[in-house]
Amino acid sequence: MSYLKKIIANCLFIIGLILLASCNPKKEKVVQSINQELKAKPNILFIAVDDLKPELNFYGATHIQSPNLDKLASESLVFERSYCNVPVCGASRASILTGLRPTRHRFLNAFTKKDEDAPDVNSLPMTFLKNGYTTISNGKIYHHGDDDKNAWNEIWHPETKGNYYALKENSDLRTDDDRGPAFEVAEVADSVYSDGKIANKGIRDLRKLKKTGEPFFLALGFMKPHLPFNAPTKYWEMYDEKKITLPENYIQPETTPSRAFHKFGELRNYYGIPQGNEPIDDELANKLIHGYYASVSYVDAQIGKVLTELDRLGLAENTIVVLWGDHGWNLGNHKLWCKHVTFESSLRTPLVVKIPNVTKGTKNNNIVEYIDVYPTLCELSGIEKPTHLEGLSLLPLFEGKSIDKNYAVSKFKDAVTLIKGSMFYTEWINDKGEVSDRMLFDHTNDRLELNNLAEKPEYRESVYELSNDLRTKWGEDFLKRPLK
Ligand SMILES: [Ca+2]
Repeated sequence: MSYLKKIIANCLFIIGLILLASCNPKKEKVVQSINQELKAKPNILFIAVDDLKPELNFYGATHIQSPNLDKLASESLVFERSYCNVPVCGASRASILTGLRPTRHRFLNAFTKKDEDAPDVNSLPMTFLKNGYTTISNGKIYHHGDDDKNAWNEIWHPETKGNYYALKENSDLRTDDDRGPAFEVAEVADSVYSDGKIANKGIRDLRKLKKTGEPFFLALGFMKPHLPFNAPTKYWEMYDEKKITLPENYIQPETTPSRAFHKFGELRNYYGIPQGNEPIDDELANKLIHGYYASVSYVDAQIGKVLTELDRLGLAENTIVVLWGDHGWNLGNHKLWCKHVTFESSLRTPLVVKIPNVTKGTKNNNIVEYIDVYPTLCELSGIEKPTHLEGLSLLPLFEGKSIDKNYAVSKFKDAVTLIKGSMFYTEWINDKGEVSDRMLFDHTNDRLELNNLAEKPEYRESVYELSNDLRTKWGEDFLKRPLK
């Protein structure tokens, strides 16, 4: 080859490299490098924990005993600022499993059904099923046991017949009006309660799936720490009730719109809880917090059993583990109990994702939303993302890179919240999008959300900007009525 030809060939080679690099976005490189660590079609272990708030040891709550979740977190990417899109069971689950935002008319409450609100959409399990995965739903994944049933090879529930109590004296207290006591301390084996049964079913499934060698999407929906706080005695004994204190923000300031609060009707459904507007006295409040903590430690132990089996079977090496709670919970925060509000205590959720040989306990501070989970799992598994998804894949965050989004939009009834930087902005709207009340907290100096800035003149411009921003981010269907 002549000297000139060599120069031309080299130039063409370099131009080719430049073109290749410009056509190959950063995201593709991330996908490739993470996927090199996984075999084709990695398994997914999808763990939902009902009403689990991020008051956990690995999130800095050192008074909580959650050794199994702590271990999982140490092997995962831990999302410090993860938010649900709807703070109520049924709607939150339908949203995360479809990758769709809630709107004024979609994903409204605990009884939401995917089949009714998004019947034509391929859910996360359906997409994995269509891509050759075995999909199994155990326990509470959707709120309704038969929702989206075609997405699963198998749907299994522990037999409870609606009775979640181990002790006869407590189950006898259940009536048409009362759900029974809000908590139970019982000297029983873990497997007497539903979550012990769900863990055992998960273990049986893993053994079966190991033998078939088929890729799997195994979903385990644990039911604690949802009310009633029923747990074996040994988990109650992990905490000294005398040392439990009410949260620092056990207060409802007058500057906060009154409609931001509720009367925690969900808790009042239980036997022995004061009715109407009656307050919860401190003794009962401490007992409830104790029960929640015991339930967290109980479910932690059950999840640990499944993860130990995943390791023992040698499946952990090619299994992505995702753990999420469906929303936060008010343990006396804002003098509230349960969820159903748009304070951070109700919206912030635990989210950890373990990618074997990749994640090692790093904490990430990017604001993420639950609708981001679906596209992330697709990309991690090399599955094409359906076009309906409204979230963004978090994949670059697993390599310490950034993504083009750093906010969350959550919604409950008329309240819509934009979480952006340190600002938590909520407005209450009607069907036309007209605003009636506003709430703004700046977490830079008000983590407890006690100082509503929305009506202060000096924040007028911030409120105007946040309100406009919220409207560009809440999704194009937000105000649209469904055609039916
Ligand atoms: Ca829930």
